Amino acid sequence: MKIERIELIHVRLPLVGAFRTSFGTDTVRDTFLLRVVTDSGEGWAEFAGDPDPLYCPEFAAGAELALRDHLIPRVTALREVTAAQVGPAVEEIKGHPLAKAVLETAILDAELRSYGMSFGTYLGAVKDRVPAGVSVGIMDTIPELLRAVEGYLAEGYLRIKLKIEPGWDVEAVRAVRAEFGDDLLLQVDANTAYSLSDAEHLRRLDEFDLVLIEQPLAEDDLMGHAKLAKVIRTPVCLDESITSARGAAAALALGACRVINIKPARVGGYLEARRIHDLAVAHGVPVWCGGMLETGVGRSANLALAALPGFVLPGDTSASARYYAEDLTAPFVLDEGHLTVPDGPGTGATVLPDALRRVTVARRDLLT
Ligand code: OSB
Ligand code: MG
Repeated sequence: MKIERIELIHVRLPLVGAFRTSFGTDTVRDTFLLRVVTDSGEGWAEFAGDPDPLYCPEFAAGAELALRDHLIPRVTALREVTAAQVGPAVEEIKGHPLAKAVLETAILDAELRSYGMSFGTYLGAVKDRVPAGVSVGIMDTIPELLRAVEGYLAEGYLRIKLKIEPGWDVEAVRAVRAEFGDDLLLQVDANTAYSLSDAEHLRRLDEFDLVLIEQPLAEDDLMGHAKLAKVIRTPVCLDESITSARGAAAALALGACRVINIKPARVGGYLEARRIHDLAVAHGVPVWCGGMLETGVGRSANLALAALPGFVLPGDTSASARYYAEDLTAPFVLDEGHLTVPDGPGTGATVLPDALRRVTVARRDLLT
């Protein structure tokens, strides 16, 4: 494959509701798509990050420079471009997994479309639909939270994840458990909001039989998570801390987690995501697919990954309507709490030109 053009499309989509986490409140998704044009067709991918480095060190404007000045030149210098060669070609560039992921994914999409092969087939999907969970933001009041959860359960979501932070944790979980019963698959995500000195407090969550607690401590605190895991019964799951298969192996060896949230972007792309999946399967560790409020462009590929055999827990792969009034692709719709894994070539999702035009802020060529 020869790359002829790489276009960045800056988009801004209003969210259907504000999404509050321990690191901030989002009301719009402000990101970019990458469109890679090759001599055998085009491919698309979505940058998973935000304009501000609050969830992870990367941010959209920085990723654009990393792509334009450091990543893209190394890939276009290859004689024949394949997705498998992108990782090795950009390996010497330190960090920037989200930027690397969007480039590798757009190239993989173009490559798979040229073969007529889906992401699911390429990655090794074993299911044609995956159970959907939903991530519920921090709210102002408990009644407001209960109404939101009630709405999602009525839509069919099979698992609820509550965002927590100090001051919004035990009582929120207690209220949801009391209202919706012991059978509800319920978990929490702290996005690094606690420290090890909160261990006694976090132990109070043990009585609610949560599926897991996600990323309670700082992203670089593997030892802290290992210590916490020894004193709480709720399984510890890592998100922000896991940025590579090597790091995942270290986290498992240390006992820092018993579950892994795999987000392809956070680990540099779908190929590294699959390696983490394989590592987890070898260790008997359950994984699930996280999300970054993606449009259909990013969601479609996540659904393919979530169909791999080790993804035994429902993920944050929610329906389009949970995020956007109008998605950039045909909407992903919940069917008995499941989303269908796309089976068309590449991600199987097609960007709708009119929908894209309505949310496009700017378009820039990154390859000149
Ligand atoms: O920590 O999993 C997270 C959204 C943005 C950034 C980080 C996270 C999230 C979510 C929502 O929890 C996941 C989704 O529904 O896409
Ligand atoms: Mg998380």
